[in-house]
Amino acid sequence: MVPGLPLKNTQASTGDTFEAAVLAGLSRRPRAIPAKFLYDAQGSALFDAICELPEYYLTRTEITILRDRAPEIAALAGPGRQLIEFGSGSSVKTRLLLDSLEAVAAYVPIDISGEHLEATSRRLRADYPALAIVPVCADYTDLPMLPWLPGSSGAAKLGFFPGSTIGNLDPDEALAFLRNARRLLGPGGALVLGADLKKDPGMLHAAYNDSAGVTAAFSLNLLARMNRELGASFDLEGFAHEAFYNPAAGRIEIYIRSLRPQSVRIAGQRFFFDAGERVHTEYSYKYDLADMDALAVPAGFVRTQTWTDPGRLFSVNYFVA
Ligand code: AVI
Repeated sequence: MVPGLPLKNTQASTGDTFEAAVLAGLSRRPRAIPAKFLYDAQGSALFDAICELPEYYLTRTEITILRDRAPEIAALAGPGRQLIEFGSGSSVKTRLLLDSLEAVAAYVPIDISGEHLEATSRRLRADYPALAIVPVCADYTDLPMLPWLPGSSGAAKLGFFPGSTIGNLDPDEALAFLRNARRLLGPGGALVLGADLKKDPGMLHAAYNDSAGVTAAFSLNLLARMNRELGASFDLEGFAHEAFYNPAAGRIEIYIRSLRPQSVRIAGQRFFFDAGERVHTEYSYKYDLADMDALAVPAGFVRTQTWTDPGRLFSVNYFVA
């Protein structure tokens, strides 16, 4: 990773550790734990498996759009950009941009999972030996915490926020993220953003309730992570994954539901769960183009181009600062 930079996860500097978030989130009503904690090494691997599922159309649809449109994106961006990816994961989609963009000044992947980031950076270095790769282990929603983000090269910046990850932020957080991204990308900056479109609720329901149970394993890994890292006593058989589309709010809502009355010990404290009691873990908002403009414009971005698939399932959008 970048020598000389404070690569510690910024959660630590804000006191927002996993333990603090779990204890606070289970003490309040309704109970909720921030979605970012789903992505430890196991969670990130399970999310990669979700992306391969037949029901989870998002990833393959976005990849097809990016593969078809990368030359157009590169033409809009022009040569010599510094590419900054927010929540880079395994950087699969990034390769599509890297293969089309001309003379990339540097690639700066930002991700909360240090292990995932290091493994991905190693693979990218092997495949793109001439590319400067500057991984940053941080929470991309904490962009104001990143004044040290390597950016002094003078190259114009191109932000990349694929995967409909914007949907996992609530609208206030999404607006704050876009405002911070706009500031970080600076004058002449641009942003390529992938977002899941509103569609048939049945198709959305299937995408978050897959028949192989991988999404359920991804949700319940949060409890397994508490057992591993906080010495918690969750019986994973006593809880279930629950996901449904809320059409009024335009979002998938995801919870972990207690299947019986039970008590669990976590970091020296005891928590009681009623039968049917839920812990909220994720929202996944779906954006039509008007919803997206309603967020982007107040953040200082103008959407200049949108590409979708023939079924209008997913959108890839180009914003200029
Ligand atoms: C990462 N994010 C865009 C996924 C989504 O579709 O909201 C997270 C996810 N959670 C369950 N399945 C996928």
